[in-house]
Amino acid sequence: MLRPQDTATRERKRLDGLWQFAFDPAGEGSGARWFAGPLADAREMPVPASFNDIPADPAARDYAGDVWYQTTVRVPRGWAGRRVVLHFESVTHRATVWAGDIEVASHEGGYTPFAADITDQVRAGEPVRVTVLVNNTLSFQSIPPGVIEDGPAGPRQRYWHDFFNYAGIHRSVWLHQTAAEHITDITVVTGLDGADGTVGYTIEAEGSARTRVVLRDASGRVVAEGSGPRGELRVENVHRWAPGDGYLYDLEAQLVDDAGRVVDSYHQSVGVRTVKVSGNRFLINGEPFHFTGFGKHEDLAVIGKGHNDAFMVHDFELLDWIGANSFRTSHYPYAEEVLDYADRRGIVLIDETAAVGLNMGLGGGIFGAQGYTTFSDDTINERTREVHAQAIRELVARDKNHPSVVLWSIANEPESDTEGAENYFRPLFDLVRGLDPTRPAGFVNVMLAPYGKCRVSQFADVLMLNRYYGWYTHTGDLAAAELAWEQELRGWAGENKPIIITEYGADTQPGLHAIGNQPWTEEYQVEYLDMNHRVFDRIDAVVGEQVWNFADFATTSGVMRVGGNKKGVFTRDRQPKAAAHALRRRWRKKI
Ligand code: BDP
Repeated sequence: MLRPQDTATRERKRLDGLWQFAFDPAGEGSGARWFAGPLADAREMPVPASFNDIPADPAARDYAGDVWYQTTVRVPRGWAGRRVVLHFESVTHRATVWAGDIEVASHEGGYTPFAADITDQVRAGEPVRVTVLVNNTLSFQSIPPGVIEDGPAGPRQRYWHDFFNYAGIHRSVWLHQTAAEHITDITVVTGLDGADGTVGYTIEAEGSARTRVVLRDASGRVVAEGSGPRGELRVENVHRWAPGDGYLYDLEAQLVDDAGRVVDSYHQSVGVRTVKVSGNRFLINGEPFHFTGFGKHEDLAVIGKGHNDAFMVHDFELLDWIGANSFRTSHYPYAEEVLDYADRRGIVLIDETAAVGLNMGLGGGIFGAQGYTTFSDDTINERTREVHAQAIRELVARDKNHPSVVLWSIANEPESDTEGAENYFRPLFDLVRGLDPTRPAGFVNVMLAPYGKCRVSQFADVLMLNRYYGWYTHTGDLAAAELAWEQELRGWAGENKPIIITEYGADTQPGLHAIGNQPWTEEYQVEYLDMNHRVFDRIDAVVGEQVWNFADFATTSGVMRVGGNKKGVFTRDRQPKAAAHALRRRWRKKI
């Protein structure tokens, strides 16, 4: 599925703004046909945004169940005879959509796009009512998983990840039009041959029109042309896409009818680069790459996980300021604007599915396991794996053409030290490799499955480790933490794979100070990071360091969290803690 574009043959209309909104705690709206007319007792709700923090009402924040969104849009008069499509960039966690009275789409998974052809439901020049039923509950068969537990005070949503379960229409909604004959998908694979580059392309289309492609450089000069639905273009003296140099070509794909008219045109940006793992090195364009940066979240005051361009640009400015060259889209696929922007800024991404919290052993006071077995017929089972597989398919389909994406992460901190885990993950690794043989794949390992115990890392091209020596273990004793951490890491280094430390961090209350070794102080966060860096610098296989987290973020309630997760190097409103300056000194020297 291609993202809506304005091109010589296509037009789009963004439906963002204030929509009608209603809670449906009894889940009666579908049966009562709420979609068949204006929503009763509705209030206004911004799109895109999470709904949770908009009302001044704790019940809205913790709401689990169905909510309804509705808007009316006029189909432009000039769209007569065109194919009209309704496109959602994401709805968290599942959605059913009606155009007028007709159900046109339903989608599972909160972070990938879906669309509906509504040509038959609309008339050019006329309004159409769009109604969306959103459900935010998590179950053992959703990604991420959760469970609704019944208690004396009523049902409660539980889940095994710490970030807050924000929900709603988080990204833009579009109405767009194309010709009946139209391009449905584009795949590009780039290569390097000495000073030249290659751009392999596959264009999929509906209809019988001929396919033509034109590749232009950033100044608009045509550098290569081709015809047919697949082929390879050669770019002499290519300007490579590289970390810190987000140079992009523009591939225009066209469908041309018998009379020579262009019936469809779509633009795909292309960064020419290669990615490869060789021994314990991670190579971009054949050069060893060292990841510096963060695990991030889509998390903002008031709008929750709603996409916001101003914060996106500001966050990238902060990445530049601090000397970060990369981040991980922890713990779900981010808004497509973020990937496009990373392409243009030359920021390197580890792209992650929403498979977080597949780990009932993560108790220990952190999240609370409470007696479930992770992999079993009643909990995470084959049905879950199918939902997980679909999440992987949709992630790769959406993000395969982004040069910024260099590594797939198919899960964060799942249980990985059991036979059940090994059996669950083996086919998922086969799947991701089959979908995209051009990028390495891995998953993020948790400290409960240390070196020697993990049974899933055998499938990964790159070892991604989250470790909290000096925080969750050896708390306040950095000398002991340093020894234990180095000992474990040396074990992993013997695997001869590149190692990226995808999380290390310490909760820090800004403004709290002490002379030494006192967790939660700004000094401790700096000393903790310094200790980690000493360990990394002694181990050759460590090719990346991504601090947890870029910024403080909202969490579910828990005694471990004071006003959210405070491991941010920046506060939630993006002010630097002392650690930000320390990291800047280290990373600015490295790049
Ligand atoms: C790891 C998780 C991350 C948490 C972090 C923490 O991957 O999502 O926020 O720990 O506890 O387990 O701060």
